[in-house]
Amino acid sequence: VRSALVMLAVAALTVVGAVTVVAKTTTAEAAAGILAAGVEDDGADCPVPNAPQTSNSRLPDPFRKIDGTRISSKSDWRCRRAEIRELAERTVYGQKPAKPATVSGTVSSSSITVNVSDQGRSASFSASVQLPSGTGPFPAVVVVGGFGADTATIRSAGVAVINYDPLAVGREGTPRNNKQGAFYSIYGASSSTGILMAWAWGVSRIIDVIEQSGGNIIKADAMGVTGCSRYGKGAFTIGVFDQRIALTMPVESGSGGVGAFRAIAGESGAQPLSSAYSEQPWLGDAFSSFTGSPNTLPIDTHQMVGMIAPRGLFIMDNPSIDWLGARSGSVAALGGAEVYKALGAGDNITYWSDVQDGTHCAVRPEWRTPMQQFLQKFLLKTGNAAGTMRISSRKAGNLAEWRDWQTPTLADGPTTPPTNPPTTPPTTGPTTP
Ligand code: MCU
Repeated sequence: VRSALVMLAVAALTVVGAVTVVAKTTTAEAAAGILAAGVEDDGADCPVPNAPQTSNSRLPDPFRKIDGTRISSKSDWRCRRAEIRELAERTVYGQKPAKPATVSGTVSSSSITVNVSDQGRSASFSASVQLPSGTGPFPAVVVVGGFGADTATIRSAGVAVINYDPLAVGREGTPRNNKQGAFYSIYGASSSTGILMAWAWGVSRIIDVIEQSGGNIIKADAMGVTGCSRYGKGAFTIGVFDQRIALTMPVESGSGGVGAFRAIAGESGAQPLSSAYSEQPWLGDAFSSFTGSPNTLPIDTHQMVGMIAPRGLFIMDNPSIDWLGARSGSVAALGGAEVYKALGAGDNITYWSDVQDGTHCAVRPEWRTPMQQFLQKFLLKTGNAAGTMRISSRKAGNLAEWRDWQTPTLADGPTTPPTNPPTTPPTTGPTTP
């Protein structure tokens, strides 16, 4: 896929005092869709118009812009993605604030500390680190919540594990008007942002600290994330909203995770949207308007899958427990895989629900080899295995029933030709007297 997926990543505008720093990333590997973007959000400068209220019983067309036109080149995806991001924040997860004014901290071979201050408030949290054997600096996978992750496979591949306690950043068990944790210490207990997004913000700040550390223990440009169940919802959200995450591996994430909202509403036994909304403040407060009418959502989770493209994505689902909504997970994965294909990165996504053991959050032998292959491909950069769709026949969604759009062939170059060079002739010769 050397065809230019030119990721001219005009970075998030980071305002440091009075100085505005605009980071740019253009690398051959990013063009090949192997690397993360190098910035948290490469579409931060894109304009996003207001979206009209619509209703659609199928998955919304990922390639149709808010203005009604369809994108036609790969470079158009950057700002289309920014629209999806903004709509997802407004309706599903709540806003993720940009990098705070001050982020500091330390990275050692056993822990990472993070200190953040913004708007006159500050908060701190930390994560423990387990290095693999060998000499660093190492790639790393953030393990959210501490269970259901195959840390043995991760470490034996030569990848460090960062044990992230998301509850220190966004607590569970609180009412929506009194949210708690490091995120809410800064942005307020009545912030309408849900805790999945708070967890995502926390991992972004960990990556900030790793970037600033000079990278002699952990490599900030080779980071992955995984977690199971509620922490699978978290792992998915973390990968969607930070393009520095090179490999996202949600496990059994269910309702509020990978599962397409429209499909969950009709999947027998799957956790209802109203339950995912009320069980914990996982999703943002704005989602309350949609639990009974997901057809009015301007987006669905196949577009969150698409937001991860062309970065590595390995979705693991369990077809044995109806509550986990694996059929809806497969619908989202199939729909999102169309974005990967359109970007020429169809080999960078795996969805795998064809597993034997029905235990929730079990470490499964079927996932070991594909996980090793994606760790090698996206974090160690030593492999090139193609992703695969291994969908259990017990919970197989049919994308054709869920879409009324086809996947475009996106041109490699920009749609609009670059601005014409000035028509004034070059002034090389002697000027006419
Ligand atoms: C799939 O994740 C959740 C599920 O959404 C909840 O309804 C249930 O209570 O807990 C699951 C979980 O996190 O299990 C560890």
